[in-house]
Parts: sequence; structure tokens; C-alpha cells
Amino acid sequence: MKCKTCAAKAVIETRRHNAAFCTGCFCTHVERQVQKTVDTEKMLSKDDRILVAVSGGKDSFTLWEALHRLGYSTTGYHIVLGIGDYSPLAREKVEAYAKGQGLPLIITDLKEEYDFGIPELALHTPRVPCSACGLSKRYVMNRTALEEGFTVLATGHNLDDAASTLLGNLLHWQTEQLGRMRPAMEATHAKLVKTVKPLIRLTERETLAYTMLRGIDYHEDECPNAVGATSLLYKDILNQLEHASPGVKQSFYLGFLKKGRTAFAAHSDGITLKECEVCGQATTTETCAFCRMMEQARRRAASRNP
Ligand code: Q46
Ligand code: ZN
Repeated sequence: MKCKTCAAKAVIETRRHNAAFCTGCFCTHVERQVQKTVDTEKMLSKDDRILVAVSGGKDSFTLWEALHRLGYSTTGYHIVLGIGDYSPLAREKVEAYAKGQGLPLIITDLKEEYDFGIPELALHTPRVPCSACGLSKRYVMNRTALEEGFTVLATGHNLDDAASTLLGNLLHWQTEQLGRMRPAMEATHAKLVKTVKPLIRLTERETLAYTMLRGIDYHEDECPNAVGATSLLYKDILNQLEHASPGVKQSFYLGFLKKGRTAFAAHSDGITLKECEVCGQATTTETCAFCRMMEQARRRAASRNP
């Protein structure tokens, strides 16, 4: 098998592009896909100060590396979730990468700054770990980006993530969520920062290959709480479809953005945001969901350990 671009020996085949690439040409191909997404969706400019959410896994490292190589001004942002052996190793990988590249990094340790890590939040509130985690991450990412003066927050959601979310939203007719499925979300309130997902043209297999071919030491383990997640079932089903019909995953998701999303846009319009009476962040209710969760955790923890 030969590289489609330079005819050297290929190391990876991408069936949906009907192409194979050598190491150098594959990395360039990945970075071009990121640039194409950024340009098509008007995600970033070279003047933006970009906060890149970095978990230590293959996707977020691909995002940080590619944006940095493309000449964007990036700072990494890592949240220490407090999950068993998984979180310390994740932090180690992110710190080592930032140091090696000479790139700035901001870290928020949930337990140190907010008194509770994810396991404690799952223990002291009715939320399951991933629900407490998703809410905490969204909250602290936005708050940190605002407080530190960043203009955009970039996350490493890839094509598999986006397609499985779309499938889940369609299966349950979550019309409001379908209307909000945009890879670039402009800030609609003074307390919100613009968010972008520049990896939505790349599959998990491609971010894994890019991370390995760029020689990045990433966290190979999945979070233990991911086991049994419905999103993994959807990804598996989409992979079976992709195997039978290369390119179907991309046409499903990108086709939705082009032809389907606007049909649901009205369902997510008209949401009025105000400032949380406790923390001042944007919310639809008097007190934001994060502050309510934290208050509940504090009360239950106090009643369990008086
Ligand atoms: S980190 Fe958090 Fe994921 Fe772990 S607890 Fe669930 S949501 S699985 S991306
Ligand atoms: Zn709040």
C-alpha cells in the first residue's frame, strides 16, 4: 500500500477517504482536516486566546498539538476529577506534554477548589458519576475561560462522539438538544464563552493514529466510569454501519449539520439566561445547577459526618 500523496510506504488506510498515507502525510492530512473545520464553521482566528480542554487522552492531545502546529495561541486546561488511579496519571501525562512543548497549562483540582471530586459528588448527590462530571466540567471550563480572559474554549469531541450524540438525540427525539448541536457555539450571554469542537471531521481511530505517529505519550486507559455507557453502544453500532458502508458516519453527522439541524433550531431558541444568585454564572434558573449540586453535596456530607 502506497501513500496517496507522496507514494512512500503507507502506514494507515482511511477507507472513507479511499486513501492511504505515510506518517508525515497522515499528520498533515489530520491538521488540514482540523483547519478545514475551523474555517468552515468560523471557529477561530489567529487573534483568539484559546483555552484547550485536555484530559490526557488521544483526542485532546490531538486537538492541542494540531492547533499549536497550525499557529493558534493555545493554553491547555486540565481538570483533576479525583477518580481513583485514573486522575493522577492523566494529570501526569498532561503536565509532561505541556512541559515538553513549552506550552502554558492551567489546572483545576475539583477537590481542592470545590471540596468534592467526582466520586464524592456521586456519593452525596443523586447524580451518577458521569452526570456530576459532565456538569462540573462544563461549569469550571466556562468559568475558568471567562475569569482568565480567554475568547474561545476548544474541546476534543471527535466524529464518533458527535455521531453517537446525534443518534442518541434522534432515538429519543431530544428536539431542544438537536437544535443546539453546533460545532461552534457563539457566546449568547456575557457570562458564557464561545465553545468550539475542531475535531468533528476526525474519527477516534484517526486521533489515536495521529497521537501515536506524533509520538505523544497519552493516557491509554478509559475512565473506569465509562464502562457500560450508552454512548459506547451507539458508537459500536455506528462502527458496524461504517464497516459495511465506509463514510456513513461522516455523512450522517455532517449531513445533519447541513440539512437537518435548522429544522430543530426553533426548539432551542428563546431560552432566557440570567446570572446565578450564588456564583454569578449564566443559568436559566435562580441558582445554577452546579451551585445546587454543590449545596446538596455539602448538606449530605455534613449530615453523614456531623
Ligand atoms: S471522565 Fe467523567 Fe467521562 Fe469518567 S466520569 Fe464519566 S464523564 S467517563 S468523558
Ligand atoms: Zn452558580
